[in-house]
Amino acid sequence: MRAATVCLPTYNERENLEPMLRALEPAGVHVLVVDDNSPDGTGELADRLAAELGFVSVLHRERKEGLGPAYLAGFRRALADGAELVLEMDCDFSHDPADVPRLLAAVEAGADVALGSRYVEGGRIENWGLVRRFVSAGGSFYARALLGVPVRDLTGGFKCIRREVLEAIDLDAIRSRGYAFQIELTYRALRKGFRVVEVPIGFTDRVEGRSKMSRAIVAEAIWKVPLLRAQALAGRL
Ligand SMILES: Nc1nc2c(ncn2[C@@H]2O[C@H](COP(=O)(O)OP(=O)(O)OP(=O)(O)O)[C@@H](O)[C@H]2O)c(=O)[nH]1
Ligand SMILES: [Mg+2]
Repeated sequence: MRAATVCLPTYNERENLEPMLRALEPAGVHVLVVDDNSPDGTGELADRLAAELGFVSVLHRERKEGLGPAYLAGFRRALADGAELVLEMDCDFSHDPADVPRLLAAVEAGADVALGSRYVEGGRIENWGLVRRFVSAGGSFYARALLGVPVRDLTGGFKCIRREVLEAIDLDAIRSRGYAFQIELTYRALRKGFRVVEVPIGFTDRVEGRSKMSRAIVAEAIWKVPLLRAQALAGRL
């Protein structure tokens, strides 16, 4: 297997971090925790765990700016350290660490980007209320319809990306912070002609800690999608 780094963004994930790192150990990946100076001490805990667990390193950022900037910083570090495959994953157990090998396998089998997908045959969402289901499914439908791409789960954040994809995309041009970041990254990969494959996953609502989802994150995704389409039509993506 080629060197793979999981970028794991954290903001107040003290309860989840250690169980998540231990659950990722059998996957044989490197894990880069990207902590935005969490007030609950997640960053210090990450340092302690990194000292104990050889496969873990930590990138500390000064302040919370949303998922997008945290991932971009993580990608740059992972690429500089020589990762061939870079993964995105939430640290709240919504994404099952046991699914990591399935994403790696999809890339080994020829995908440039493997997306953990809730909305293909075999994908599931557990214990989400109607409102969350509607926002998520509606968001993916909206983005798919406006962008005209065949991907069913555009807002998901469980991905495995080949380094060539991240090298080909203009990372400096990405300004999205929330769900829009996930949509934008996948769309830019598709525009560059890369092969995006959806891998069915089960998605579970978090048990520990609090969601960072906000109205601003949903609003950003709503206005960003037509902007992305316009940029693509103007030949700028
Ligand atoms: N470094 C960093 N991590 C973040 C930030 N916002 C969210 N995260 C992390 O990103 C992952 C996903 O965030 P969640 O709060 O679960 O948000 P979500 O998955 O979009 O929303 P829910 O489905 O409601 O949980 C978690 O590991 C968070 O700790 C941020 O601004 N900076
Ligand atoms: Mg979550």
